Amino acid sequence: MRRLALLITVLLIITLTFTACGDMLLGVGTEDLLQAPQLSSSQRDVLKALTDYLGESIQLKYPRHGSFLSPLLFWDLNGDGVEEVIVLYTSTSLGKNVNIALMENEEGKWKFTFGTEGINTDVERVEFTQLHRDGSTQVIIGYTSLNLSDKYLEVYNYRDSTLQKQYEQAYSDYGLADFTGDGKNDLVVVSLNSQPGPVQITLLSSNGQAFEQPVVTSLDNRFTSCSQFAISSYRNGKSWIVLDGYIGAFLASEVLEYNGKLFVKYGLGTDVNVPTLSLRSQTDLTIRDIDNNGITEVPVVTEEIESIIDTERMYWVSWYDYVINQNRPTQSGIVDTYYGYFLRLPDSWKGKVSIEPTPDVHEWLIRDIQTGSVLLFVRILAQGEELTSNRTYTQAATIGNYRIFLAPTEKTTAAEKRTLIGGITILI
Ligand SMILES: [Ca+2]
Ligand SMILES: [Ca+2]
Repeated sequence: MRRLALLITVLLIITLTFTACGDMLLGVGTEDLLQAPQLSSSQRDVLKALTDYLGESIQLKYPRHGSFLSPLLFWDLNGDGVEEVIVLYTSTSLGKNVNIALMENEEGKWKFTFGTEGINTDVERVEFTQLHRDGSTQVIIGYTSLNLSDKYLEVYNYRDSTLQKQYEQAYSDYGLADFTGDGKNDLVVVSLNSQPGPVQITLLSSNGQAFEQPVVTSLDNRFTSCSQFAISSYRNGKSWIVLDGYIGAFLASEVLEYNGKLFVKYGLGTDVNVPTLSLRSQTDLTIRDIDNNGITEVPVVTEEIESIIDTERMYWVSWYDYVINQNRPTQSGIVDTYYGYFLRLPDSWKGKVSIEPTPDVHEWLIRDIQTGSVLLFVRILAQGEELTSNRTYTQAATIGNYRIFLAPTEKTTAAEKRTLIGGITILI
């Protein structure tokens, strides 16, 4: 009966959170929502041990983002091969803030060994990592409010069946990578956007057992906020930061490299200024790993395609990772901001093709400027709209209610056809 009550509680919480905040959909994912009520037997055992210890029922708190989306976090914190569990929850007697309970398994029985109160009502994200070289494990819990407006992280160190707070900071985003090259992760924190003054990037690294004094880097003071943040790591172990932020109403990117002491802007001392080069009005055009190789690219809008009748709709765009390929974009092509997609064009077409409308309002084409030959027709239709054409169109992408069809002509090579058909990235 108690188990049933627990299951119903879990279900109710999921339903409540689900309806209270649409964002939860992104955080939990359909699979978790479907699976959550069917707790595994070890999850049920942990929950029963916790509620028995507390003497009251609890409401589980699901992390809203990140790779750990369960309120029961199984992890071997002390490295003995047996998982411990951190439970994120609230209860009537404990008030509104999230509480964390550390549960350890002793001879097959779950035991409450440590509990503490978090500093807000919800959990934004949880990470497990090793920041020190002594083999200890750290848990980073980012607390937030229901609407995700305030974010504050705490780094807990597991020791002797407790979680000790080692560091805390307000953040808009954070990430982990080994910048200093000692084989352990460093923590990089982006300051809260509401903080006065320039956007700041804090690097927290360890001397082995304890944290060094955090190293703070201020962004170009034109940035008023950070809206996207990514860490790229190359196979030689080098990591760098790529971010988007607002400069007035425009979006711009920045690339920061670690120089052995602190983060410096990519291109410092040269005429390459990434925020200036990437300044753009197209706010759907954010940094992204355009070719899915784990390294984030910055979009650079070259110019508007003025031959298309709708103004401020289509642009020539090149995506650069800067650090690996300094002068050569990873991909180049066309962004259609009306429908929200990027169409990669073969590299050999760069600067040699023009875009033209056709008499059909749903269609446009690409022409080789030198020979005058048409290379590609692009047609966009709503779902259910019939494709009536004597050209051989292939459906290359679906964006919401629209489908994008491409018809490369006989003037394109087989390799160019493959690039085109597989070259659409949905941006929205
Ligand atoms: Ca363990
Ligand atoms: Ca990439």
